[in-house]
Amino acid sequence: MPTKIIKTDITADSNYAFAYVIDDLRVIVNEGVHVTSQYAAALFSHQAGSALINSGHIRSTNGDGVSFENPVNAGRITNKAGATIVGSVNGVDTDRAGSVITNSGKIRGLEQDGVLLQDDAANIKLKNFGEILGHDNGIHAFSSFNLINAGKIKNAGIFMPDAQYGILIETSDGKTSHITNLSTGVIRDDIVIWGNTSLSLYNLGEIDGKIRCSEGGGDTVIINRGVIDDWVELGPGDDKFISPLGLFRRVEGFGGNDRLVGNQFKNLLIGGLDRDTMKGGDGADTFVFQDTHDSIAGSRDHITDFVHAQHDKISLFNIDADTVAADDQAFHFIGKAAFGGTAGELRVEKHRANVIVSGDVDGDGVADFEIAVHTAQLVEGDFVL
Ligand SMILES: [Ca+2]
Ligand SMILES: [Ca+2]
Ligand SMILES: [Ca+2]
Ligand SMILES: [Ca+2]
Repeated sequence: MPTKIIKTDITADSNYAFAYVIDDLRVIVNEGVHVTSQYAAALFSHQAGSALINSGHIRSTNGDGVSFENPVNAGRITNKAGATIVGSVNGVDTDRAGSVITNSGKIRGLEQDGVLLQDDAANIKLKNFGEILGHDNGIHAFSSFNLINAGKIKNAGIFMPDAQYGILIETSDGKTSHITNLSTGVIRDDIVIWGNTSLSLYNLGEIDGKIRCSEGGGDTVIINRGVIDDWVELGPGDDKFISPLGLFRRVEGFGGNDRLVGNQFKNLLIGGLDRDTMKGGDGADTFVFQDTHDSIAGSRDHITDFVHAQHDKISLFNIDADTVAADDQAFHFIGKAAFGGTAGELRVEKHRANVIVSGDVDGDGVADFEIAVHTAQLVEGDFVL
């Protein structure tokens, strides 16, 4: 395969360091030297199977570090340990569907993103063992991708009015992006989804920020065995969040029939709208209901493992128990007694293996919400009223 091997420094002040199209050039190997140019320091042959193997230092002074263009043919970028790709705008910018980017060195985008995947860059495989650093986003994707991360993916971490995240997925392709964050993997700042797309995330490492899919339309699946050091907000889809090990601060399902599973630690689980199933595991868990519409007759949420002795709680604190009176009132627990037609009454009733919790917020004697709780009995102290 036609290969260009670079063995001496290249400085091209007003042009590209590599020819834009060399029809027979497929592979560029930078053997450890400095390549500096004003625009993208490496633009590729449009031939199928083109590749850049970088062991040196590629830097653009007025553009992207490596711009990997032409969506027709997949290619390969390998940035070896100790090597750097630095762009004054983005580190790596590609629209080559099906390409493979393997980074063991450093990729940096000084003004915008570490790695920018344009909207034709479907099914990109990204393997990161090094560091990807963007000013705005570590990775910014306009199409779905498959990421395995054992290194660091970060943004500049400076507060800006515009969106800045560890990973921003901003696509409407309806497909699923897959992220596997291995035990050495660190993603700093939020993972955010916008648009009609889904996320499948397996976390063994550290995510130092929120996971926010609340503006995305797809079904999210998150398995967490590592650390998520902030809130998890799932989207309008039917989502699954399972954390058999590891830490997370709280998880909120939003709309859709969600399944939320905690672990041996103290967990905060919020199903949101529609028919959700929540399991806290051991530890003092809190199941939060924010609105009477979160769990209604005929479409009740299920709490499958409420244990009084573990100090589990059902929090109704955010629901106004009396919509007749002004301001926000707390519920009045009436045990197994029937509703008496007074707004704010909260009652419990055993039904097979469950206790059905119901509340009347408008005083018409009819339940305005119902929750099914798998437990022998519930007492007033089990609620945050
Ligand atoms: Ca949901
Ligand atoms: Ca829900
Ligand atoms: Ca728990
Ligand atoms: Ca619900």
